[in-house]
Amino acid sequence: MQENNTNGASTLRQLGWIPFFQQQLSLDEWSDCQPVRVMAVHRSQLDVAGEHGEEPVLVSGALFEDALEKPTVGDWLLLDRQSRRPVRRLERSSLFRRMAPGARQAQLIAANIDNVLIVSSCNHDFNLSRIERYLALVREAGCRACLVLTKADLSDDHEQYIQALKKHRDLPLLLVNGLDPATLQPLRDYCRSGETVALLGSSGVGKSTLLNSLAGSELAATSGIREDDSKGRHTTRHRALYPIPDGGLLLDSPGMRELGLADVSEGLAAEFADIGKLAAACRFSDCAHESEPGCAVQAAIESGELDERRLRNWQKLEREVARNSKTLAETRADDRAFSQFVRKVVQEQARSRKGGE
Ligand SMILES: Nc1nc2c(ncn2[C@@H]2O[C@H](COP(=O)(O)OP(=O)(O)OP(=O)(O)O)[C@@H](O)[C@H]2O)c(=O)[nH]1
Ligand SMILES: [Mg+2]
Ligand SMILES: [Zn+2]
Repeated sequence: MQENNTNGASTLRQLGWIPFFQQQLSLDEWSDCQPVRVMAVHRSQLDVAGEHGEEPVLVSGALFEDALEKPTVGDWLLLDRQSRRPVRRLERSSLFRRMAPGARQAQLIAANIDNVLIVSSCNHDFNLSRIERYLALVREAGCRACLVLTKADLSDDHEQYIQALKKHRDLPLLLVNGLDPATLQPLRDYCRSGETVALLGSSGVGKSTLLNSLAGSELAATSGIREDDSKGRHTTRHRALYPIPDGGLLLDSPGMRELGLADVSEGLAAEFADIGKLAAACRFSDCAHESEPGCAVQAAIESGELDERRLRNWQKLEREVARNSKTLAETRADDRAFSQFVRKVVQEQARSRKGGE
């Protein structure tokens, strides 16, 4: 049974409110403020949901100066009961971010996600290196993950996709027809009331289709994929959280063209723990796993235990994470230096004004 209030609002628990957030509030905040969840982010406005239903909220730049401090989809905010303005953002239990395409900064994707469904389809667009990239992000955030293969109804050869995912036996794998709710029953375990679930995957894999089938209504638009290469048409344009009846909240997002990994070295090491373990057995501690004698990684490739593609992808992602971590550290240092400079100028102006009085 859905515990909705009469006006369609949800209880805080249904919206994902847990003691982790509750214990961040002071007694004064409990009496003066209301917690709300960010359901969607627009240019200067947020759509938030709380015990009293959904409402738009205006955000001023001054409250959240740093780009990474700004509220993102899934964040919890405290609203002043009278003014309906945000007072502050609560600490996050998890955070997804990526390198902003073409920029030297990270970009927020979503916060406070519990579970992630990594969605791929059984067709030409299936890409294992892309799945490994998503998994580095998910493992860094510490979320529970499930691999979902859609369009099982359109493929005669599921085995090749299942085989391709054999290195990920630690993760549940579900083969579904996104258009048939009966095949989605096992997915409901990830979308229980109070859970927040992100659908991640490229355009056209059927993320919005899964959302609609799980919700039992057309909450998001979907459209057909290109015939020639099975790629999607970037139908979903905005990230948003959708409450599903008798369940939790689902995050539908646009299929990302680029998911640049930011400083996720721990997530990357966790995803490629098998290679890390092999590398520890190489004769040389600085082995590049190319043609060095006593290379346990190359030996694993020769014996068929390790796929060369997986090694190449790991090396590529390691370089990417090292490069982006350095860029982010430099950007942080530049920002700090700039803030110090601004503070100094303001202090000097104040001093000279005083002197002139
Ligand atoms: N036969 C079949 N078609 C599916 C399945 N899942 C999705 N589709 C179709 O695939 C197309 C793309 O689905 P969408 O749900 O729009 O894909 P998306 O991942 O949301 O794509 P973007 O919003 O562009 O990121 C639609 O025509 C769906 O009807 C499935 O399991 N079986
Ligand atoms: Mg979509
Ligand atoms: Zn080696």
